[in-house]
Order: sequence, then structure tokens, then C-alpha cells
Amino acid sequence: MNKLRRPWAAWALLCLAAGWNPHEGWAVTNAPSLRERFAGRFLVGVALDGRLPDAYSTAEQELIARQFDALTPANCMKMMHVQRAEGRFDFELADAFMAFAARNKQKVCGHCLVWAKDERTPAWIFRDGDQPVTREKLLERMRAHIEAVAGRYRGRVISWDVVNEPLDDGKEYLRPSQWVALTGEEFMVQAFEHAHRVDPDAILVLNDYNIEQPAKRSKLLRLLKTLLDRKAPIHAVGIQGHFELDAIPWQDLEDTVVAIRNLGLQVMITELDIDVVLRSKWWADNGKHRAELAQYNPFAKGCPPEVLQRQAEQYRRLFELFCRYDKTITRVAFWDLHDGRSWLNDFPWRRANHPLLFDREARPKPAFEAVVRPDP
Ligand code: 9MR
Repeated sequence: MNKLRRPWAAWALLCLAAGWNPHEGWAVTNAPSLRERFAGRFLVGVALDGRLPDAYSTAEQELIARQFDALTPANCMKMMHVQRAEGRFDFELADAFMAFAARNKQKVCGHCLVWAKDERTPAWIFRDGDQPVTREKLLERMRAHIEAVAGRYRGRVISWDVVNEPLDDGKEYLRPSQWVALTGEEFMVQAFEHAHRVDPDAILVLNDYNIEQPAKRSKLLRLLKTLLDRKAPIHAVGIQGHFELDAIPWQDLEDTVVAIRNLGLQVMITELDIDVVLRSKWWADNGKHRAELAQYNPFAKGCPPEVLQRQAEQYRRLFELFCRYDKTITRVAFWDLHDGRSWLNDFPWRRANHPLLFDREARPKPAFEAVVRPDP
């Protein structure tokens, strides 16, 4: 037998022995695992939402335990959830999340300490009685928040998304917000300093989307240079990785990974998915197509096999790129467990989406097969 073919033959035999069925694919419990597939290269993660463990069925919990190294709380550690009113902390869901990960011996990636977006920040932080908050008070409240949250989970999370989504999508450099209006870049410098002081072993991440695109990438590099010049303890950049089918910017993504590496920082792919019901049109043409898109739900009854195949090929190519940069990329995490749980079923309009490696029954899709298959 040709030498090159041998691993494939062995793989095929292993698949059959392990219970792969050509009509139904893998049963959840005996599928190969992503965490084993990429062991020694990068951690494979997933974001989970709701109260753990109750929010997930037994089968889903088995899938989580088997496939992933690291868990990200999709919502329960956000400021909006843990500190809805000043000084009134609610850690119930976040503690349950930590306990679930500990039982599974999985790592936790904290998300997020400061979301640089006004709508995603509790309004109280910007007010002082009937006055707008001062710069000093805002920074003081931010410090207290970081000390409380990062302090509570010190030594138990491997990383923190310290600043989330600070870059503007339009003409500005930084996203306009009260954080920026009152402090400029200062809140970010201080947020990293506080997080590092409170949890010195945590990898500190700046997390944003579309930063592989050249316009936003140059803003990212400007911000990173500023933070590094000011000795902010930043260790990694989170490229969220919310991609759209047939529109993955391959070269730009690679260039961005290299640019971040050249600054001496790690890369984490923090929120990976591939949308198959393209959403970029939603913002195009100044909203001209908004109403008609709101009705657009082409895959409500299921995703056509040819679309799933294209998605599989694009996922395969992404992981091939991630492996080529495995000295720089330390984690690749999916945003949500399976298609039925994806945020893309609701954003930016309600529709049935199919963006992940597992389908609505938590069964592996062609994309899973393509990603988990060993190198030829
Ligand atoms: O998936 C999250 C969704 O359940 C929340 O309603 C939303 C607002 O808090 O945030 C979603 O997660 C976002 C993440 O925190 C930051 N990057 C984009 C993610 C998807 O919107």
C-alpha cells in the first residue's frame, strides 16, 4: 500500500470500529474529539449560556465534556449580569459556571471585564445621582468592578477578555462611548493594570470582531502600540471570528495573525462561527433591504447538503491556517455549542441558522468531520 494512504486506511477502520455510521455519522459519545485532535497545538473552547448544568441536556453535557478543553461564559460574567446596580454583585450563575467547569476539569476563559460599548454597559456606571459621572469616578468604579470579579475567580480562570470591542466600525478610531469620551484610551490601560494586579497569572486579552479586515486592523495595531508603549500588561488579542460563508477574508486573516505575532502577542480565536444565512446585507444600502431581509429564512427546514459541504471545506481551511500558526494561536473557541443554540438564529433578525460544527440534535455535521480528520 502506498505509504501516504496508510493513515487514511487506519483512520477509516478506526471510524468504523468507533461507531461511525455512513448514514447517520457519529454518535455523540464515540465521535473523535476536537480537544484530542488539536492537543499540543491550541486549546479548543466553546461558549456556554444560562444556568449550568441545568441549561444543557445530559447529551449536550457529554458533548461539552468530550470535545472541549476550555469554556467561556457567554453572558453570566458580564458587568450587566454581575453588577446590575452599584455594589450589588450577583455571582450565582458565574459561580455555577465555575463549578461545572471544575467538575469536568475544564479551563475557564473569563468574558468580559469591560465592554467598551454603552448599550452593553449598565447605565448606572455613567451616572452620579442626576449628574453624568466624572472621569475619576468612572475609573474608580471600573477598578472596583475588576477587583471584585477578577478577584473572586483569581487563579481559576486562565484568561480574561479585559476589554471587549473597543474599535469603531465606521470612520472613528475608537468606538464612540462614554468610556472613550471621559477617558480616551486611559480606561483600557488601567483595566489591564488592575486585572494583572488582581490575577497575575491570567492571560489578558483585548477582544474584537472584524479586526482581520484592513481598515479595522490598522486601528487595532494603533491601539496595541499605544497600550504596549504605555506598558499595559496585555498578552493576547482575541480575533472573534464571526465569519460568513464564502466570504472569509483568508489573506487578511493571516496577515492579522502575523501582525499581532510581530508585536509579541498571542492570538486567540475567541468566538468562531460561520454564518450560512448571510447577514452583511442587513447593514448594506442604508437599511433599504431591512424589511425584506427580516422575512428571509431560507434554511428553516434544514440546511442543504451542498451548503453544509461548502461550510465544511471552509472550516477545514480555517483550521489548516490555525495549525500553521499554532505557535501564535493558543486557543480556538466556538461561540455556542450547536446550531440550535447559536446567537445567529436571532441576530440581526430571527432565522434558522447553521453556523457551528454540531446540528440542532448536537450531532456532528460535515464541518466536524472535516475539522477532526487527521492531516493527510
Ligand atoms: O451570545 C451573546 C448573547 O447571548 C447576548 O445577548 C449578547 C449581549 O450580551 O452577547 C452575545 O455575545 C457576544 C459577545 O459577548 C461579544 N462578541 C459578540 C457576541 C455575539 O453577539
